Amino acid sequence: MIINSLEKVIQLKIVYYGPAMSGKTTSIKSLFNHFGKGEEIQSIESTVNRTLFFDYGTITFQNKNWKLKMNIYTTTGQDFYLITRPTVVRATDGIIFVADSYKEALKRNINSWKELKRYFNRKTLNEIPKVIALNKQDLREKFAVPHFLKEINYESYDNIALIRTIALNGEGVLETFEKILTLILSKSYQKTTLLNNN
Ligand SMILES: Nc1nc2c(ncn2[C@@H]2O[C@H](COP(=O)(O)OP(=O)(O)OP(=O)(O)O)[C@@H](O)[C@H]2O)c(=O)[nH]1
Ligand SMILES: [Mg+2]
Repeated sequence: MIINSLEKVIQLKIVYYGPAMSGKTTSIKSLFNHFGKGEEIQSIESTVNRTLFFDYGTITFQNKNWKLKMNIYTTTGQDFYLITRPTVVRATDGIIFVADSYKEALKRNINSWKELKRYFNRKTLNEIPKVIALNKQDLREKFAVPHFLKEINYESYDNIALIRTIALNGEGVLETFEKILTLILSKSYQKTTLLNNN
């Protein structure tokens, strides 16, 4: 988070992370369409619409005094481009972990979460706001959610939430975004209050 008190601008970074083909790009596109900014996402894609490096776009909210600028990225799920992922997640204020709810994708989700864990140490991943979007809820054959949560040790994390989404039709996508924002802003609010009280 970058706070420029002179220009009254707060900048945030939010990253969509998750296994290959889980719906990260579809989610960001759906989010930007909601704000009428569908054309503004910059994507670096292969010829078959797979993300090569990342997708990127910004959403800005302005109130009377302050401007909140959110820089939003997706990572690539393709292991061939694995090297790009730590760069994209660096200095992020919040993570939206897009899980592929398809039954057969369970292991890939778990591996992707484990990889994410390696990029942060245990403490920072615990502190950083995280929302798990259980995407592709429209599929009939889905993995058992409690099993997944147990595998990633969900209960052991703070600042975490779980939302079901269908990125294809936008269901839950805005809710997920609002949730990560709430987690990020309430966390920084707590920090400021702590600082002010000491
Ligand atoms: N059934 C279903 N399919 C979805 C949903 N969201 C995305 N998809 C499909 O899943 C495939 C992959 O979606 P992408 O958004 O490109 O996935 P990604 O996570 O960005 O993939 P990489 O960038 O390659 O890691 C596409 O065919 C999407 O149409 C969903 O909610 N339901
Ligand atoms: Mg993508």
